[in-house]
Amino acid sequence: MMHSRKLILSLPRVLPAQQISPASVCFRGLATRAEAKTEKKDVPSEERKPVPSKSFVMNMFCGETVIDQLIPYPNYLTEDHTEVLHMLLDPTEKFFKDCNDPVKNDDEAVVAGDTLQGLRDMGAFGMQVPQEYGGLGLNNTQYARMVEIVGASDLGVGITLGAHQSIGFKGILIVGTPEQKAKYLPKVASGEHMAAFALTEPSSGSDASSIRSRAVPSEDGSHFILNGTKIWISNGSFAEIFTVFAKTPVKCPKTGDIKDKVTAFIVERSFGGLTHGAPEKKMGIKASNTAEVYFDNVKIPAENVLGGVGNGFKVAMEILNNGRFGMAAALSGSMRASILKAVDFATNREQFGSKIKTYGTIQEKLARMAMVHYATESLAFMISSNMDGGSKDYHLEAAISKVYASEAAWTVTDEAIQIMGGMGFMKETGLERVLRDLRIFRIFEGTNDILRLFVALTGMQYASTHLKVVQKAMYNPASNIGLLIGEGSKRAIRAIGLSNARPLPGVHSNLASQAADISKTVELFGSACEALLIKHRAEIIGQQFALNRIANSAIDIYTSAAVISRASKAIAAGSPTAQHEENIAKIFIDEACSRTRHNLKIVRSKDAMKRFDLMASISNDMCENGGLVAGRALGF
Ligand code: MYA
Repeated sequence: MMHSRKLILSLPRVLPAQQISPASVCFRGLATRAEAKTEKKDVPSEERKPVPSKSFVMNMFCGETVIDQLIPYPNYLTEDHTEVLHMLLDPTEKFFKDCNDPVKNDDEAVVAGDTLQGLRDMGAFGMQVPQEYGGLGLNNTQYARMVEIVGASDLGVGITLGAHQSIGFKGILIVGTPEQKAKYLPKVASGEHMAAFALTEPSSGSDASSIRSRAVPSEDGSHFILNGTKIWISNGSFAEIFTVFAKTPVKCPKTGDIKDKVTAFIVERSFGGLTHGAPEKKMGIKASNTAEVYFDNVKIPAENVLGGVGNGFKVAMEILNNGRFGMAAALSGSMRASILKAVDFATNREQFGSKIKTYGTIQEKLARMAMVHYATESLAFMISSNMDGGSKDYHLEAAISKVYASEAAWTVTDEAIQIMGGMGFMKETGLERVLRDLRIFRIFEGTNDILRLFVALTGMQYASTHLKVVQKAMYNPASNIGLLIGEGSKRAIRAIGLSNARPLPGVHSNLASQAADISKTVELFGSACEALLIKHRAEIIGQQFALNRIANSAIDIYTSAAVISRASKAIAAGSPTAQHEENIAKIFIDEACSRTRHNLKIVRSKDAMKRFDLMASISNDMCENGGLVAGRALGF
């Protein structure tokens, strides 16, 4: 993979013994970028203190359970918010049921004009745009609930809407100047102008900062001239407003050196010089438009820089972070719709003299579908609520929700097809389209592979700063006695095989054993991360076999935590579905914690590491051989 080359090559191979540099234990590492970082912040990386985070996931990497954003299950909806939502839900559901035809959209590879107009009339193009700019002014949770409906009905329409507002003009919404907001938001909110997000290029996919599109400032600084090519741009054929990322020369204020940095721009098609290719032919989400977009000496006014010259990479990441929970919400809707079909079939289909719902095989499938759906929905709304509550510490959680939801939705739809057998395979059932549509969700908006590494390395970086603080305290023990005693006793207790972990507070007593299990697993996870950091130091960045297990553990623990929080709330409130939710939580958490223990054993196991080396060797042989290496089984 492109990134692995960069990740491995980009780090110093050797650090002085026991030095765990926070700046190097992370994704980046090209010497130039490390320098830029130090210049920017004017503080040597090793002197930087860990910035405290309220993120449950981030703190998990230090073996700590921080529950501020976890328990009780967050909800910032006021009565007004709920009332607005009630006004919107029924008409939106009715619209998608009666007025949109997903089969026709898919067959014709375009969203029908009637659907687009209906969506405009409903205000669906500006769901989160403040009302003063003509939008519906929904908060993240209201938006999540609305996109669930879209996801349940037609993912092709979902991408058209999502590429427009989840990423297309989101930058204007979150970092735009008042002038940019006033100029652009009204037209995109009404759907008069469609928006698109233009980051990916032929030679820059996962490695987003390697883009080659370039925008050069004019002598008088009044505008930039943009040249470059973007590929796979959703809404690329018809968008009028583009958020475009390009390299621009930036002068370092300290050294005066000029370096290329990414800058984000708002580009109008009407500026001239912007053209697009033919719509791409795709496996799924066919109704959505995907095209190449070309910029040929496009003249962009300087006031269309978005988020500041040289800040474009951060702007891109913030936009993507900010929209990811929406994908989890939409896919929760898709899963709900697939499950409905599977349950209906299982309840009515008779084979071998009984309804198939009575067979253990089908029961296990349905139960698992319900469990992963419950987990996905719990993640989506936990993150949207925390964002509504003002959290800024949600980017690892959002990445996990995207990874988890895209894999869960695939599994659920695949199993729904399996339950329905031949019927599930038929086009008329509608599940093959959903399965085709779902495939891309594991690839775009950050592949799941890249997001796993992002979660693992960002968490490890946070843990390394924590470790670094402990190391520094060693140099001046007298003034750090509290810290050292705390850390020392934790390690001493762990060293004799005991646990410091206290069960997650605030969990209903019916789930006490699961609460204890999650806490213990967090502790194990923290010490596994610490051991990896001490063993590999900066080289951790190249340990992708281990990092993937760390990421999977983080995903299992965080989903378990979201599930226990939601189920606890249901039990405490005496919800009519409390027993059902408790059952889901018990199985889900028991299995997730057991998977995590297994994964953490693997990252510490020498035998497993040897197997990873063998896998690397098999893969290298294949690549050198241009395919499979072994001959045919019977030699011909
Ligand atoms: S759009 C294309 C999507 N493309 C990607 O997602 C690209 C994936 N690549 C990356 O994300 C980055 O390149 C990675 C970093 C992660 C690999 N949040 O040196 P670095 C900071 C905050 O590690 P790199 C599409 O698919 C980092 O801390 N900050 O970076 C549309 C550091 O900061 P500092 C972050 O090694 C599809 C600095 O950046 C993040 O180059 C259509 C440099 O970091 C982050 N995430 O690689 C979808 N990452 O220097 C339609 C890094 O201060 C929508 N940093 O320490 C559908 C919606 C659903 C439906 C809705 C219905 C309505």
